[in-house]
Amino acid sequence: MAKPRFYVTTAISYPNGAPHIGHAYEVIATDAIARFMRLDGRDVFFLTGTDEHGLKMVQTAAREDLTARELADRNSDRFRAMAETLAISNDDFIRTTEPRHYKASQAIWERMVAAGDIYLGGYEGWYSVRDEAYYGEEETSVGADGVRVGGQGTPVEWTKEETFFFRLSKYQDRLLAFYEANPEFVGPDTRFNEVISFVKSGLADLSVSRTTFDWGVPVPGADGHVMYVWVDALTNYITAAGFPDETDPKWAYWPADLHVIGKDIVRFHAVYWPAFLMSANLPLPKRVYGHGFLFNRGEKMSKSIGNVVDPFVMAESYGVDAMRYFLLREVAFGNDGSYSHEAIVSRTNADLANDLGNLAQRSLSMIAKNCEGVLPIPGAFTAEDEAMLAQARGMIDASREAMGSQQIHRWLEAVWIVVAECNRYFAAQAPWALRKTDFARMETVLYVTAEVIRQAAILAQPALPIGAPKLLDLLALPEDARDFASLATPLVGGIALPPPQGVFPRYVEPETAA
Ligand code: ME8
Repeated sequence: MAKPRFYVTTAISYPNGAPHIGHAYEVIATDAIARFMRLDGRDVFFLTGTDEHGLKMVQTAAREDLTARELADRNSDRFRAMAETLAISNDDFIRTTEPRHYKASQAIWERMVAAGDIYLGGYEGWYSVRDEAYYGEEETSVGADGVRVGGQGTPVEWTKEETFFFRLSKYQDRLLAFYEANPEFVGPDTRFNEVISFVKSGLADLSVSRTTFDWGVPVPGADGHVMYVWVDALTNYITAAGFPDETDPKWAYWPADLHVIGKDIVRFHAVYWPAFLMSANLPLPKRVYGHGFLFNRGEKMSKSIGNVVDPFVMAESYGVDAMRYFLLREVAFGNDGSYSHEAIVSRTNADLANDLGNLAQRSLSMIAKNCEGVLPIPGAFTAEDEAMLAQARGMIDASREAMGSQQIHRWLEAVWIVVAECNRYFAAQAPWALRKTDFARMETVLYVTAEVIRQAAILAQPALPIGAPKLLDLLALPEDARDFASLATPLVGGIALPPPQGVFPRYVEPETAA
């Protein structure tokens, strides 16, 4: 039977600077979802990439004495390298400057034209270069410094241009009907409510071309016009699925199951994108999830404040697994979160080094020392053993339920509750004491512990793509027995295990390290 498909994307990042921790956060979270779905039997297509057009790129490039393309090339490579460093399992990496993307963007444009939804008009208003958006007079204000700023607090200038418009206003009712029929379209719910009120308040037509610069996808048949960067940016999701070639095998992945994006760009994904697709008569994505922002110790990160933490430095300092686990476990997905050195160290040492790593190390070392390195064949299970194993078996349902609604932290919580319980079980059963009094009982306890570790490690693979497979190696679990379908097949006693080794080291402060 063909596996059900699952198409998941991140936002595509602006390569006007190097990737920061917010970008790392989004791609790590999406990677955890993609890996989870793969292990759960889906045929996953996971896309990430860079959004390379727009005025912001032109201006940053000019400041750095580069062409926009040079800037894009340089930084897009950094985003790609970040994905490799963080063990991201993306199936494709799209750059919006690729020919395939020009083709797709021009094709969707032509379909919007054919639908009668694009018309030429003039536009003037308060334009923010940083937000690449026009603001209504009432959305702007003049600060004490005399500078007028738009809704997001960025400077605006009065700008006039000839521009094509997209008839967004025409889609207001259809969008509202679509939201009504698809109550899961946007998560979390609070963000969906904001979207609905925004659409209910009335939609103005959208200016979708620019003539003041040429760094963009040319509008077909209209010299001097390039597409508004968001038209081309959103289209990336269908470019990668082969659009406009609907005979491309990848087209079977469309519509996407999930767009993972930050809360600041929910409107673009939940209003503009479905309207463009409706106009082009293409299927709509199933869900858009707007995650929160990451702050450094509660402060918003910004280059000017100088507290942007380089994700490469972070991965190097803490290790990729620890960084991933921290971000996924500590921040309730959907909410804002903050991070600090202390919080990362405490999570790493408590959950990874102690609870999981130490438990594995202690139990597997006992097997190595006392059972000649052979996983014991268990005797009859006691009520405690049964209770422990039943809890472990319950992890998959809790995990699936959590991940089905992008409650990533809840999945890890469900797994670590069982890991903590297994530590209590291990301590209470005290196999080191049983070694002298009841050797067979010790063997059963070690078996049960190994079996719980097997299940926890299988389930933790999407968060810990480096350490979890190492743990499974220590249990001599074959590669083809590591998916979620294999959770139901317990370890078989009597197999030889490799010599145990530590998998999740404690974080030690560099200055106190030997
Ligand atoms: O918005 N914490 O690109 P981008 C968490 N090119 N997430 C953050 C964050 C933070 N501090 N800062 C940014 C764009 N993000 C567009 C997207 S999609 C068709 C086009 C998230 O580089 C942000 O919310 O500014 C977005 O989802 C992603 O990082 C890329 O942001």
